[in-house]
Amino acid sequence: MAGYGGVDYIDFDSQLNDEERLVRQTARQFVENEIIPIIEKHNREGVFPKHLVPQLGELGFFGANLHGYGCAGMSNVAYGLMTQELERGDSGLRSFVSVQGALVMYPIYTFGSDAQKNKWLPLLQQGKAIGCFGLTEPQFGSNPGGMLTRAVKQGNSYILNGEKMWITSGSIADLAVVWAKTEDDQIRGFLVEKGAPGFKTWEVHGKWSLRASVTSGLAFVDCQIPEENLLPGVVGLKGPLSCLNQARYGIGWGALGAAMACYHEALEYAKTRKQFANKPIASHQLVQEKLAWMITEIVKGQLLALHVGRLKDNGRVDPAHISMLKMNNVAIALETARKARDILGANGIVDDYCIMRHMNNLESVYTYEGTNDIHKLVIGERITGIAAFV
Ligand code: TGC
Ligand code: FAD
Repeated sequence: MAGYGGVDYIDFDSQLNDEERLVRQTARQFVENEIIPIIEKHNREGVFPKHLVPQLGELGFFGANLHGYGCAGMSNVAYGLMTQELERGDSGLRSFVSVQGALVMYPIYTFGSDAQKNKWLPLLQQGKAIGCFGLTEPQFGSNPGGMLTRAVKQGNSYILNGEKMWITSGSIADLAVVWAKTEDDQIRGFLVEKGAPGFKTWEVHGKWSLRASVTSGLAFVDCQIPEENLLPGVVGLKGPLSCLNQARYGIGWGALGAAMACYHEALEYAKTRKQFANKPIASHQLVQEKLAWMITEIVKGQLLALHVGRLKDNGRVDPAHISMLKMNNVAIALETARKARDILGANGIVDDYCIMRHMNNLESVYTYEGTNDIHKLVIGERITGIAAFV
């Protein structure tokens, strides 16, 4: 199998500056050296490669598009190229980085007090602390506004009761950003530290997707946290949703990385696998049609990601743009993985090849951070002015 040198059909690279290419190269090298050699074993055993967390911190990948507190302060396009390369390795790795930066550091950075920022951002940036984001509940996924988790003020503390489900990194986290309703029925963010009284976590087992990522439940039973752990800077559902904008943006690029991995593997395989008259299967029109579909969709996805990234860098991005990016790029990545699996025939189902792992991972990516259909509804609301969620 030929080595991986990226996927670039239309001289996409000519649209990138030196910083962006350098970040991408650094992430690509990290994935080649540290992820590709171990990921199938971790996936098979269902173990997150936690030993890589300090290195990810040293490389500046956590909160990479934030400024100060040791953060790399890279552009959103460079950040996107980084998530693309990480997800070429594995969606679980990119998930970890997305949660740490976009869903834990970003809310502290944007809505936190100075004390919260000074305490947590440097630790999270270096990977010395791991974070998770608790929004989803067993009964409230697409509709987080219905959440049941409550936070009641008692003296100098808040008392939390409720449950969060499907939380990435939950049971290995030192800090959970938890969204709960206060007595006035408003959604607020709270920093819940590992070991807080009444706070328990457990790991979800039996996953066929994101096996190299930790997914957990969080339970709060009269969980007491100090009042200074309330995020002071935001009230309402727009708080968690604005964090999701950051994470969904990274996923829009990340999914392209998984698609590129599958396309690359299918292309190389098709050129060497011979059937009928000793001809490579790549010589058949039906196989070429699949490869042509994949590369076309990848290119369209790259252009969309780049444009949304430039809008974000210029402060002109709208959440509905990000919904289109997440919706489209995850869907084409999943379809690319399915077509690539087909091209590999029986070989496509074993973990000597990366395709089925990516395909299974992408099923989660299709659902989390707003399902594909929820993003269609966001776009539908944007163009018609009519919300069709209810
Ligand atoms: P709605 O009435 O539309 O909005 C409530 C308030 O929020 C504002 N808003 C946003 N603000 C910032 N960014 C956005 N994207 C926003 N969308 C809405 C809105 O303006 C309003 O503000 P205000 O000031 O008027 O109060 O809310 P709704 O209840 O009708 O819900 C809308 C909907 C369905 C789009 C939203 O609930 C949604 O996005 N649902 C999907 C839930 C979701 O994505 N969950 C993700 C959980 S985290 C996760 O999956 C992590 S996986 C991590 C990994 O491993 O990578
Ligand atoms: P549901 O909301 O029950 O949706 C089920 C189906 O109904 C979907 O097809 C959906 O599109 C459809 N549907 C729902 N409402 C409508 C509607 N109004 N109109 C049309 N169709 C509709 N959450 C966190 O908070 N933090 C995390 O770190 C996190 N990590 C995750 C990691 C993994 C591996 C997974 C799988 C999930 C994670 N999630 C996390 C949860 C994720 O965000 C939710 O799974 C997602 O928001 C969907 O919610 P749900 O699973 O309850 O599905």
